[in-house]
Amino acid sequence: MSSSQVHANGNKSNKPKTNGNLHPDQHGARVEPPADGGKLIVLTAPLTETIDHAGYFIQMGMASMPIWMEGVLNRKYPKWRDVEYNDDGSAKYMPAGTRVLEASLQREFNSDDIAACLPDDLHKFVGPNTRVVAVSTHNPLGVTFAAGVYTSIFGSSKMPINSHYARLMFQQIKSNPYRDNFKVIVGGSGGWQIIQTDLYDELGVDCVVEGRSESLDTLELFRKAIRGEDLPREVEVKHPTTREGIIFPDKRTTFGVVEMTTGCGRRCQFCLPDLNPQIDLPKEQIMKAVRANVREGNKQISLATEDMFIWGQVHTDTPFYFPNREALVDLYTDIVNTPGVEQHVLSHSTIAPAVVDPILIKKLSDVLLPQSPIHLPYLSSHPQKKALTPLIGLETGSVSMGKKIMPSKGVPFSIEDWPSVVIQGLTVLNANNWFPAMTLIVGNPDESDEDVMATLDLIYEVERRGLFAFFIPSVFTPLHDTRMEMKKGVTETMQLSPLQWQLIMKCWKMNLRPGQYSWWAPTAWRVGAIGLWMYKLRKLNGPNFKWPLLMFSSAMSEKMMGRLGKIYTGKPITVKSRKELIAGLKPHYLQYLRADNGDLPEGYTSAARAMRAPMALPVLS
Ligand code: B12
Ligand code: SF4
Repeated sequence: MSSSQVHANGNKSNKPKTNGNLHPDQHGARVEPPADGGKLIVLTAPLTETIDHAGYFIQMGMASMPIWMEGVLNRKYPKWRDVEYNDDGSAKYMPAGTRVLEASLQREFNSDDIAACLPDDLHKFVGPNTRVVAVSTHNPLGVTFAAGVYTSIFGSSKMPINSHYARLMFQQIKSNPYRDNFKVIVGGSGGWQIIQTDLYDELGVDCVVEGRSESLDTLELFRKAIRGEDLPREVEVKHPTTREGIIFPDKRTTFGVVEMTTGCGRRCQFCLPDLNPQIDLPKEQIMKAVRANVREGNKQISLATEDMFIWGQVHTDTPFYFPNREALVDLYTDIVNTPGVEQHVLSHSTIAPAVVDPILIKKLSDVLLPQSPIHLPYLSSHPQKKALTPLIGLETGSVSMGKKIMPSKGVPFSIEDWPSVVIQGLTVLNANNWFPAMTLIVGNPDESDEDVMATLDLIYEVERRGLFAFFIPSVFTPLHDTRMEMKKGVTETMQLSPLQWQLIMKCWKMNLRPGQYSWWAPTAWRVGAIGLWMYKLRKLNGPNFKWPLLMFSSAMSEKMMGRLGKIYTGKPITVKSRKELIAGLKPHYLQYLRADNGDLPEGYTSAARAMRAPMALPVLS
């Protein structure tokens, strides 16, 4: 069926359900319906998932801070609501998922029948002709890692700022005067939250799609909606399995997000993206999408990936955990040298590649640091104090927990060596001005005090060595469809043990170090934290929270608290050197290591080269 037919049929069979030409908008004002009768398909996403001018951290903050703290953000970023528009009022930029959906739909429907807009502008595009409002959302209810825990510490677990705005968007769609004429289809990485909480009716959602918009099943669903047929509440659609199957939008995306890889390969039990096929996307397509962003006024680019280091090494003769140095440096060099690209930020990575190939990190720093918008004056040795902050999963410092939930997290190194891999990796990263944001999971199923103590030992080791990462602890959330879907973790902050609280608060105490170099900051934190505890937090979080909070606020020295038996002060861990880590590798892995990084076993280099290219190289003794 062509989209123009749909258009005509829609006009004939479905009259607007309101009287007269004017209808009230969400604020009660009377507004004109769209002059063209509205678009057949209207795409939207929450405002807080679309904004991109203040860097990644603003969205991450909004995912974690409760709505009652919105004023703090308003003061820090008074213009955070300012977004850009095209001449017709559609959004100048939208989250990458919305843009890919738009491009996927354009394979079947006429571009003129599709509009992508912000929730406040829905009335400009939704009219009697509209048959689908498609929502893309990352984290609508805030029930995922990290986001849930911080809002629940502050007391309103279900309403982080982002969720508030997502709900506002759903309300705007639900109260649209033409609501009876169209179906609401939701997709994106946060769609499962609606399924899991069964909030379809409250949010006014007809169908949640799990999976990618490229799927032919997604197209069929839109056709069905346009024909006015009933939709299933939940649809699972397939992920493309080849590079060619992934669509790249030719439009501007939030943060200039361009897909780099899908899947991962390390197979952590709690991980959702790892269930997708491992694909590294073609450089030409990535570059085209980068240029499209720049053409439409974007100055920033970020490549979306679970692990940037697998790019260029997927389905090659070399295992993906030995990064392809030349390919990566070439890709990033071309991106940052694209005329118009002024800023580049890293998304996710793993830490073992920094131990596998430290020279790669150095080379990437040379390329990427000048374009990084992130400045860490008290940490960076770069002349302009620039820094790179990839998101890296630390998850746990406990080897026994690591074996259960992420046995391959550190490959090629054994999970037995995980604490050493973290310390050695962080040493390489920090030396090159990479200060990662490292996520930890607190409250894993069956987590024992020993497991938490092992993680604290690792955190104290980082501190002792003067290393730095932003540690972001989150409470275990069993993500839908993952291998740990049926596991139960901690559901309320009241259930956290003193050690789990200590881990959370120790991480935040360390994170604040670079911000505490003024004379007043430590005092402000101390007074603020104790005040907040007396006012609100002691009731919400229970008695186990008291000493960790006092530790956080530095009300008493940690040594003293340790002596009083109120906190655990950690014990030194034995950290293997890079050379020792390499010595413990499976022998056949050695051939993939780069000799210029050093630390190979005595006399190994030439034999390895001979093994890899027996015809091209003379065998040396
Ligand atoms: C870039 C990124 C960010 C950026 C930018 C986000 C943005 N608004 O653009 C930042 C750093 C800000 C961010 C923040 C967060 N993120 Co994030 N992020 C990503 C990342 C790396 C890429 C997202 C992306 O753009 N992918 C490319 C697009 C094309 O994919 P997509 O959005 O999934 O869209 C596809 C499908 O979902 C579908 N689709 C999308 N929309 C629709 C709509 C319809 C109707 C249909 C049918 C289909 C459909 O089709 C698209 C492709 O065809 C992903 C991991 C990943 N690889 O996906 C994590 C990820 C999505 N984020 C995650 C998390 C946990 C968060 C945070 C909660 C982290 C935190 N604690 O702060 C916050 C939440 C932010 C918020 N606003 O609430 C998790 C999701 C967990 C979940 N929801 O269950 C992921 C999977 C990372 C992970 N490994 O855990 N994130
Ligand atoms: S390393 Fe990260 S992306 Fe890969 S499987 Fe583990 S959690 Fe998932």
